[in-house]
Amino acid sequence: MSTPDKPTSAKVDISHWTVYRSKISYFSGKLEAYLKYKEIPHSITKIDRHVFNTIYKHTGVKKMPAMESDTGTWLFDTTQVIAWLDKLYGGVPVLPDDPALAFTTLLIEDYGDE
Ligand SMILES: N[C@@H](CCC(=O)N[C@@H](CS)C(=O)NCC(=O)O)C(=O)O
Repeated sequence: MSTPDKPTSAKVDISHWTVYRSKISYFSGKLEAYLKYKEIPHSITKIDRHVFNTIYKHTGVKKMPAMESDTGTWLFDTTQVIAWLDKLYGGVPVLPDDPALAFTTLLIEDYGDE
């Protein structure tokens, strides 16, 4: 997992994200829906073999979607990425604060993911 632990230090520096994804990937659709909802500035780069190799170099996995910030931070795994971005950008979170609600939310997400 390449998502950094603490998002706060990066907040002031990151102004744009590049999302590496394919339209046929439902995990990519999940991440894009979140980015649009939170109005997080990003652009899309389509996946090809070269991009997959670049993702692997930075995240350790040949999977999509992956994200790269303009400051060189790489993120992978939609569940952890969304939790990380929620903390970084603030606003209305998609994961509730209440532990029981958060658990239920993650359970439903896991059911949808797998
Ligand atoms: N747990 C990951 C799953 C990502 C994933 O499985 N992505 C698929 C596409 S939807 C993939 O890249 N598959 C390529 C492969 O397995 O070679 C996430 O939430 O981002």
